[in-house]
Amino acid sequence: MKASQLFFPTLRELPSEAEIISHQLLLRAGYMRKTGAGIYSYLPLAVRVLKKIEAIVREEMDKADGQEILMPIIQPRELWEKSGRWSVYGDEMFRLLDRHNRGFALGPTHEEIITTLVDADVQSYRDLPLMLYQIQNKYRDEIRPRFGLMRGREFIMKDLYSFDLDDAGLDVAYKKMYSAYRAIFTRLGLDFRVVEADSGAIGGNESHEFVVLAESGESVIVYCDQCDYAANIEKAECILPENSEPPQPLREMEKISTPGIRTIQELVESLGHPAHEQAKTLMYMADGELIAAILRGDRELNEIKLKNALQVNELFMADETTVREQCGAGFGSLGPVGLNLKIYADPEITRLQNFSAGANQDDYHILNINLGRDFVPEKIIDIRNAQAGDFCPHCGGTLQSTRGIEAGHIFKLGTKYSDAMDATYRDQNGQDQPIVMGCYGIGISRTMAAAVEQKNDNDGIVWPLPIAPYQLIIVPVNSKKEEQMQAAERLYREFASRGVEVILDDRDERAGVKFKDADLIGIPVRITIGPKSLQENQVEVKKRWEKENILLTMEQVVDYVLEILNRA
Ligand code: 9G3
Repeated sequence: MKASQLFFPTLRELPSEAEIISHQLLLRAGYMRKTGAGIYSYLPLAVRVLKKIEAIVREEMDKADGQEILMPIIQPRELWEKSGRWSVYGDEMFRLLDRHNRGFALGPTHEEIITTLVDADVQSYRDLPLMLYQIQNKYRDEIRPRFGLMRGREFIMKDLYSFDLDDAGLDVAYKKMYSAYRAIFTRLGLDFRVVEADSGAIGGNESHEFVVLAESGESVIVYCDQCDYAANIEKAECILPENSEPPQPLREMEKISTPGIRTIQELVESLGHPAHEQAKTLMYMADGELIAAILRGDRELNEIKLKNALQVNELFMADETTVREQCGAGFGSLGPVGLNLKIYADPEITRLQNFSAGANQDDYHILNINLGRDFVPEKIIDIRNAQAGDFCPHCGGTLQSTRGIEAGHIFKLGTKYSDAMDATYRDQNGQDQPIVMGCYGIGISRTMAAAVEQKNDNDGIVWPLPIAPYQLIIVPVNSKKEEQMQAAERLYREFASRGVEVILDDRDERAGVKFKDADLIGIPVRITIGPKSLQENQVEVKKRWEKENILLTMEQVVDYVLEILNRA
């Protein structure tokens, strides 16, 4: 491709609305443009990257016995009513009506459609197992679309669904997908971790996330420094270590005036009480009932763990008016003593002695609170996020923490959807049995953004070779010089004939501009042809991920570059 013909409108200015690197770079480097909130048009360079990611995903899905299909984006409301999920996903679902006033959704995912599809044509145990997948646009009306492709309202997903006779079959399918996903992210050239994840919301019992490591990522994960345990912090089980604290004498509770003090940190500063000797009290509406969750002042509550432990359908933070009505104080002055509500306490609370918390009266706190004597929890449950420094639940090692982007997620669904949609097969004894399902997703467009998020430097994108839009760019320093252009064209044809995806920067631009653009769009290898190339038969080769360039003769350069591109 000649750069003069290629549509890659680069921007000199930093796009102001872009909060993270991948969003900035994909706009600046001319990969995409915003069409609406959370909705993007992909330009030629992006389409090439997306196709490469898709090709790797397809190959691995096919190798793992997946068969590609294509289901409709427009999904009849009745199917979602049958699964009971039409009313579960409120405003997040894009809904529409046809001319007859019949309801539809723009597909946010395809469990309902595929379960119906498979049910209609799978009759006997002989028809299973089956793995079907597609690569397609998905639609979710995010409250706050942001971070470019990370949280768009339209995105490209690979979704595969497995159908098996029983749990043993599902196990086999799950392991196949687990291995295929490892192979995919390895082939993409990305640094990633596989972590145990929560599957609660979609109703299964085993789940793993494939997290592309990046500082800006929304997923926080912990991993053990001694064994291969890794989990996201919502899932990671928190282990209470051996009790090494000597028992203190229980002191009398003391109510003290704390005007204006509303946060753990303010109490630390005014009383000198460290956060880990205070309790944090948070109020939730759990299926309509106000409850209190308490945990150590230096910990974060994990709503997923709380929801799973309470076994409720709906859980959200109570509003301050409700809290004040029932507890007598606003946020910031709450505590477990004298509360007329069910209290769920984190196990660490059982270790606190003479701790402090709000008095359920504005501007007052209580010192020297002790569990058992001063309040009795309904239940002690693990409700905090794991964090670095915690003990590994598998081996007792120490957990480390890092951030990343969830690019893939696999779930064992069991019979949740087949029960709801009545998808059965006839077993060897002529009995109807529910089909056992799994579902497995990779965010294709999100993976492109995650790659940029992980692989970039001050000059722009640094694509891993397997997904770069072009592998090589040839830059004649001065396109007006006949000899330089001729030499460049000769190399260009040579590489193209060897199957290399190559750009020739034939634009009438200063060399500096061409170099900046080549770096910005992230082409892995650059060959520069200048006056020296012709006088001394020397061309310059530079790898995008290295600082130094090397000089080679015209004769050497072809083999050398083919070698770098793994095409020798
Ligand atoms: C919806 C809406 C949003 C959703 C869902 C449904 C997330 C929904 C979970 C999944 C699970 C798997 C297939 C591939 C692998 C992941 N957000 N989920 O079901 F109606 Cl509006 O999508 N789906």
